[in-house]
Amino acid sequence: MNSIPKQKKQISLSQFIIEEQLKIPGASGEFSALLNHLVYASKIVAREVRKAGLLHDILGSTDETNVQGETQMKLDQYADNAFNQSLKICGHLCALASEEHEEIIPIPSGYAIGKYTMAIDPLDGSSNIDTNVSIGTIFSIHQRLEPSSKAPGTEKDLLQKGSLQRCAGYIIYGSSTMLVLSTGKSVVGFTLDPSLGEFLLSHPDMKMPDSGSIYSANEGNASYWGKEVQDYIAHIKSIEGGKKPKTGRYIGSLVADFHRNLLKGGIFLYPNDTKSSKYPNGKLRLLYEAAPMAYIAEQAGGMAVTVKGERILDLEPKSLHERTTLVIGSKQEVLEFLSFVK
Ligand code: P6P
Repeated sequence: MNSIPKQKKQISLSQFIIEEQLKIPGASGEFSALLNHLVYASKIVAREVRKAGLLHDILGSTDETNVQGETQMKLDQYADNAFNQSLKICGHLCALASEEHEEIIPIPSGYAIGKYTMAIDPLDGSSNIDTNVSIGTIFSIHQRLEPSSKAPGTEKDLLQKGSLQRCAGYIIYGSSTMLVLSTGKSVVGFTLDPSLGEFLLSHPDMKMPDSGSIYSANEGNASYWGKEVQDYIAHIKSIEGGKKPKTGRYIGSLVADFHRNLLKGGIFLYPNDTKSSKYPNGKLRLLYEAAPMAYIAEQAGGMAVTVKGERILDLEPKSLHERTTLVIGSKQEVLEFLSFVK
């Protein structure tokens, strides 16, 4: 008789969080509860993103602009509101920072103050909403500087190095909705089963291939880039000596470009403009874009540096919305880039 195929154990994100907590002696459960509040809000956002094409009142831009001076897409506002409302009253944060808010979001009076901080980009790549391109949410969690304090959190609690993150991850609203996170041991991926309303473990131990043939950069900016970046890009596109050029793939949504490289290997670059004032320090935000993605990349065996060769996770943030350059991906590809940095 054929042996019955071993049933693959389907484990939900909620079960995973509880089981991980049980492995930590004396764990209070505060971190697990915080993650569950984040997951709950992400399901609400996923539902609206899926309907965006149908709800014309949620598509298109509002006449408001956000703190970045960018026209806010209505789904941006919806996502920011969903995460903001759920997280600021969950009782496990002392302060929250969002791409959509200039200042830190305080915990409303009357609500418990917790020992964690969170920085979040509620809907990254939102300029792609109208074209049905994958977009995402990026989050970064630190423990506050004084874990026992019950005072409201401050910017100092948020402005911590990426290497001190307790957890970082993203949700990608693509052909499926996936949540990818790391708490410093490995990188795990969960895929949303809409029929259950649960994220199910689909990628138990995500590793970034050591090298990859994909490079991802907005080459429309190439004339503004520094020489080291221009020389590197020319090198990876060269066919001299029968060399095979790399394949260019650029979606314009960090979560989507990163996620592809995490699975297939490759390198993503967002350099600064050296010949214009548009992005003299780079476009991507350190706190809630580069640092969480760098944390995931390193945990998956990859690397993440600035165009000057500094490790992203060692950068001390000076302000909530500070920008940085970012070169992130497979270890061998980033090391090759670094060989062009003087
Ligand atoms: P560009 C989206 O606006 C974003 O912040 C990232 O998700 C993405 O990697 C980058 O900007 C794209 O910028 O200038 O190439 O459109």
